[in-house]
Amino acid sequence: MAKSPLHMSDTDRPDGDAGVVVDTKPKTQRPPLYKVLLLNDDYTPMEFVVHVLERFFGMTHAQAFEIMLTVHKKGVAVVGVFSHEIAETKVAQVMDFARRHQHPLQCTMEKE
Ligand code: TYC
Repeated sequence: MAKSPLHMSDTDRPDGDAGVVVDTKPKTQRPPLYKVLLLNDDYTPMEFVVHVLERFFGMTHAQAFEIMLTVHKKGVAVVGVFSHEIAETKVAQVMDFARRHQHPLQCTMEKE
């Protein structure tokens, strides 16, 4: 069945060209991502930090121990990258858990 002019695509116009639309690259919008950072301090027990990383960031014990040691030695480490809402939730969960256990552990987020 012949196509009506209203249904012709850019490539089968009678003038043989693609009209005004030369090329369209779909622009996929991605939401900004946020790094969640854990900060070192002198008082929070190492085992508590390892537990936090296992509990709230789904790390294995070995992964958690390694990241905890990185924070202990370097002062800070990225423990995950998330959407704004998830990062906010993780920070709040860690801060609340630390506060309830009376540890001064600090967790923050920053735009990637
Ligand atoms: N520096 C702490 C200690 O020696 C351990 C520690 C590690 C604390 C990581 C916080 O985010 C932290 N007990």
